[in-house]
This record gives sequence, C-alpha cells and structure tokens, in this order.
Amino acid sequence: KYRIARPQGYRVSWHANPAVEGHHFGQSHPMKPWRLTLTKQLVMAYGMHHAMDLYLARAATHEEMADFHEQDYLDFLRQVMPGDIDKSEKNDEVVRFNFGDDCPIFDGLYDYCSLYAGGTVDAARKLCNNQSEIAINWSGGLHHAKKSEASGFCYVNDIVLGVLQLLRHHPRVMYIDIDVHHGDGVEQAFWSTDRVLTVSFHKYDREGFFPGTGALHETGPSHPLNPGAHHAVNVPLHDGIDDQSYIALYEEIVGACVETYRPGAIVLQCGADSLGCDRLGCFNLNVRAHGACVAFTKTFNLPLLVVGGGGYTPRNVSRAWAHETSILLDADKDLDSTIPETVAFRNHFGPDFSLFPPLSELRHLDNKNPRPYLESLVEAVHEQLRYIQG
Ligand code: V1P
Ligand code: CA
Ligand code: ZN
Repeated sequence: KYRIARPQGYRVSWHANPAVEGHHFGQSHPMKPWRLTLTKQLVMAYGMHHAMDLYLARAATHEEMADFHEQDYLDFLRQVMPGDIDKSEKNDEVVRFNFGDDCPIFDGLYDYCSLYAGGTVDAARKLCNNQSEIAINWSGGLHHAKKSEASGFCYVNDIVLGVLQLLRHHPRVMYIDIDVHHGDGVEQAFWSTDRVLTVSFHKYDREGFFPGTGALHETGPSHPLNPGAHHAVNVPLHDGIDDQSYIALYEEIVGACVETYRPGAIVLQCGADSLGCDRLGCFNLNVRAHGACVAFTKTFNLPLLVVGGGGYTPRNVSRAWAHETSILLDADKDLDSTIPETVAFRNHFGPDFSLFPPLSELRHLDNKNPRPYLESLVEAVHEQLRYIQG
C-alpha cells in the first residue's frame, strides 16, 4: 500500500548493517542499538526503501579507523573482552582509554564500532564519487569519541572519519550537530584547521551536564598562528527550549555560517535526544521541529552526509529519523501521520499511533531560554563569523 517514489533530480543512499542492531551495552544502559531496528521498520512500513539506494555497510578497516584513532587504542578495542574490565593487568588501559559505566566493554564491541564507522565512511565516499547527493547512516553520529579515548557511549568517531573522506574532495566541510550534547570529539579533532567549521547546538552546564564543554566563547584556540581559531561555533542552551525558538535560532545561525563559510559539503548529526521526553535530554522539541532543521539544511543543495547520534526514548528516536528520512526524500507530505499497521513493533507507538505525538506537552519543561538570551547568541555568532573566510 505504501510506496514512496524516488526524489527528482538527486539520489539518496542509505547505509546500514543490521548486525549493528543486535549489540547490547548492558541492562540499565540508555544506549539501545535496537532503536535502529525500530527506525528501519518505520521507514520500510512507509515504503521509503523503494526511493533510496540501499547499501550494506562494510566494517571499517583498522587502517581506515587509524585515519583518526591511535594504533594502541584501536588494538585495545579489538582485543578487549567483556571480563577484562575487572582484571588488574588490564586496569591501566581500561582507565587510560576511559572504559567503564558510560563506555562499557560488551560482546562484539569491535564489530559494533567498525560497522557503524564503515557506514559513515561508505556514505562519505558515495558523496565524493557523485554516486549519491544525500547519504544517510542512522547508526553513526558518535560525536564524543577522541583519538585515544572512548567517551559518552562513543568509541570510534565515525563523524571525524567521514569528514576526513570529504576533505579529500572538498576544501571546506561544515559540521552541524543537533544532539542535545556538545559535539566535543568532532570539534576537538578539527580544532587546528580552518577547513572544517563545526557548529553544535546543545544544553550547556559546565558542572551539571555532560560533557561540560561548548561554552559560547570556546571558539577554537585563539593563537594567532592557529588557522582553526574561530572555527568552532557553540550554541549553549538551557532547559526546555521550544520548537519556535529552536527553529528560528537554527535557521539564523546555520544560514549565516553557510553564507560566510561556503562549505563544499555538510555533515549533519541528528541526535534525537534533543526531542521532548528524551530519557537523558532536557529540551522540548517535537518531531516536526527536529525535522525542520534537517529540511532547512537540505535547502542549500550541498552534498549532505546525515548521521544519527544520541536518542534515548527509542519510539521517538525512530519517529524522528523516519520522518527525517522522508524529508530527505522530499516525501514528508506523502507520509500518513498515523503509523501504518504493518509495523512489526507497532506496540511501541500506542495508544495514538501518531508519527507526531505532542512531546512538548507530554513532559512539560519551562523554557529557560528567554528571547534576549537567544538574541545575544545570534549576535555573538555574527561577531565570530567576521573572523571567518569562505
Ligand atoms: O554524565 C555522565 C558522566 C558519568 N559521570 C561520572 C559523568 N555521562 C552521561 C553520558 C551521556 C552521553 C551522551 C552521548 C550522546 O551525546 C551521543 C551518543 O548522546 C550519562 C548520563 C546522563 N544522564 O547524562 N551516562 C549515563 N547517563 C548513564 C546512565 C546509566 C548507565 C550508564 C550511563
Ligand atoms: Ca549538539
Ligand atoms: Zn546526546
């Protein structure tokens, strides 16, 4: 019954490996790879798979991951076993590489990491080869991983690997991050270059919210000889931001950045923990508002690499990413807002079965971002962009 037609004049590619979905971080851990199964089920129930080129993601090779990560870290990641976290002879590395509660060592960890990373590398290469105009990997977007350190549920920084591929073909790449957390790993990786402009919107509280970085004035090391100075745009927000404020802020800031920087390609991290009702997040966004950011980004008609990220209420993560897939296919108008009955996991979407439940009403949070504060953010970013050349 449902079949979405291919978009006119451009190709969308979907990069995924179902083996990613079966991994478990542990009982009470909020990161649930099965949210990807739920997303795929929704996408297929609406018939969107007919409109894209579907690629089975390959595992990234050790060498590909070594484009960013240190050898000893990758060696450890490849060899470590679930029981090792308690072994005294491994303790030094477990601590040094930051494994623990946030980044547990689970069965198949290396396969999990290399598969989600492979999806993003493949996606970036399709864009570079002009075999795709928009490439999607919802299993990627793990923005906290550092070159020798796991952090915040992220082990391999697939985004950095994807950007490095894009930099082989494009003089300037812009990275945008709408996950509720600061995109610190990506920012830090490109701290010293003017060839990547990173832009992150996030909840900021230095002491009280992970990872505690991403203040407005943390714009890159301001040494006069550092070309990367001013190339980190940070948009620190407080609890409860609503749809209207967020969309307006996003369009103003992203619009100004694209106009000034003139990137050749864009990487968009769509962390869905910025939605209302997220288990870890504290914003008030609805699925349509999150999607409006994706839609605005698409209007620039630049090669676009779209990745996932956080998102800890799986039913809403899958709603958002299915809706955003439809936006990227120019088919959002064609989706029925009632979720099709054919979805295998339909029990997750009751009682309303709506693709757009009122998330901002289901758990109301006061908007602690007054208009003058948001205006001061826009003003500061305009000021910062005066230092930047495209
Ligand atoms: O707050 C912390 C650390 C652990 N404390 C010592 C401080 N960690 C957070 C990590 C959030 C990671 C978000 C990843 C992403 O940006 C990208 C995939 O979305 C954390 C939280 C929290 N409420 O912020 N870890 C956990 N909760 C956690 C809860 C249960 C079990 C394991 C981890
Ligand atoms: Ca962010
Ligand atoms: Zn997050």
